[in-house]
Amino acid sequence: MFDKVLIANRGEIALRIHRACREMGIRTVAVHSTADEDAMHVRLADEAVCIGPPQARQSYLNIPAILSAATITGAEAIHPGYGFLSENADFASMVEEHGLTFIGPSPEHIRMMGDKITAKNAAKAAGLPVVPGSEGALESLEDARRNAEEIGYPVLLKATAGGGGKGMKVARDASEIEEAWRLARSEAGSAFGNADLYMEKYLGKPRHIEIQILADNHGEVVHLGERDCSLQRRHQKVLEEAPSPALNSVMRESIGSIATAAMKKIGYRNAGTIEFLYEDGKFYFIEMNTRLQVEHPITEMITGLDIVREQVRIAAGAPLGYTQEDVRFSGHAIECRVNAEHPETFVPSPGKVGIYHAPGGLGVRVDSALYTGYRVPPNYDSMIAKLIVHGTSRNECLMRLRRALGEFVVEGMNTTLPLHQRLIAEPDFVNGDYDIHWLEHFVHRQD
Ligand code: MV4
Repeated sequence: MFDKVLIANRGEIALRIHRACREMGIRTVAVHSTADEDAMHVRLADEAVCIGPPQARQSYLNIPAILSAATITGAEAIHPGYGFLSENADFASMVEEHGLTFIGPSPEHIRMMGDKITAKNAAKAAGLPVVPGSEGALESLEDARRNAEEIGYPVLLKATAGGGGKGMKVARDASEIEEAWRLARSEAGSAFGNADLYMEKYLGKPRHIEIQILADNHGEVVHLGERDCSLQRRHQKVLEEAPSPALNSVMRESIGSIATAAMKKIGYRNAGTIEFLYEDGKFYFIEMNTRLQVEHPITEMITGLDIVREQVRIAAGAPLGYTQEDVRFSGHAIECRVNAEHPETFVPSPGKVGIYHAPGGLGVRVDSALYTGYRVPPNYDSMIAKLIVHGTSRNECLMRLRRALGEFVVEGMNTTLPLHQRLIAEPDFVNGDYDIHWLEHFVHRQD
């Protein structure tokens, strides 16, 4: 096992990784920007190294500074968390070239899944169901037209280098294809420096369901069930739940074993998440995330597994030590992402934390790096806390979530806590009756 791990991240996830390491007897090195000198992860880590000014490009994305920090502190491994360098294949390979261990998948798997066409081809070859669409990248507008006729409208143009919904345009019929092609290409070009597009049949009312995978270096792969992440606004998840209200145990085991077999086939290692769209009882692979995800705690709550601990053990070469039959699912979990934003306009609201009181009690978990007097810097993502609640049933989980939200106090800034209060009172949500578009309609409704 490692003696010392460097955490190449900030905020709640840096703290989350520190906690797993501390419990494993591993010393931690925090890295931080000048804006994060007073951050919780810096205070708790065994050592801390300042790696640059506030702008992420010069600190949390500064590869030479992070590698130097690892070298001078004698860290043996680097955990990248989510965002920042977590899905940068070049960073993962530089970590390995420096004789350190990257706590995550191989650079080759990160690269494979980073390109959405390569990812889809690999997924299809490994037996995952995919959305009907073009064979690879489209050559021209004429090629797009031909493909759309063959697939059947409505179709969706997607960026090969994409993610986050950028460079994505729907064409409802032949009259819309030229405009969609032009807009998607220019958006993809400016967002990713790569204007290449591919095409898929557009699914109108799907749910977003993702499967958590763990794979060790000895060929063992397990799935930890699914998370329903359909409640999003502008491609930002707002609330996630596990299990999905839309699946039964037969469907769960079916897609879970297909996902597990696919990961064995491609030789995937460490933690990963396979994203599907789910519509009319069918799953369609869309993307794979080769990192620890923000919403991993809901899976931890229903399986009792510590996913960060598993990532560290796998990276150190340890076998999982259990098989799929040993993974037991228990109860229901929901995560609410609390952002420092106005709950109706979503305008960011960084500032100094006044009174801070986190809810507690049975089945309540708060992952946050906040404390009274902390100044939330304006330079980074606005998520300040995750409230994660577990119950033996979905109904118990909802009752407990309502109770916990009522206890949560964050003064000094606007937060999205009132949005969550409103959301969990909504009959459609209570009934589990929602798709990927439901939340956008809900937030724009004035009642
Ligand atoms: C789709 C889709 C409908 N049909 N693909 C959005 C981001 C990217 N990860 C994939 N996305 C979508 N792909 C087909 N063939 C609809 C979306 C989509 C979406 C997906 C998941 C969660 C929220 C979403 C919101 C809008 C569109």
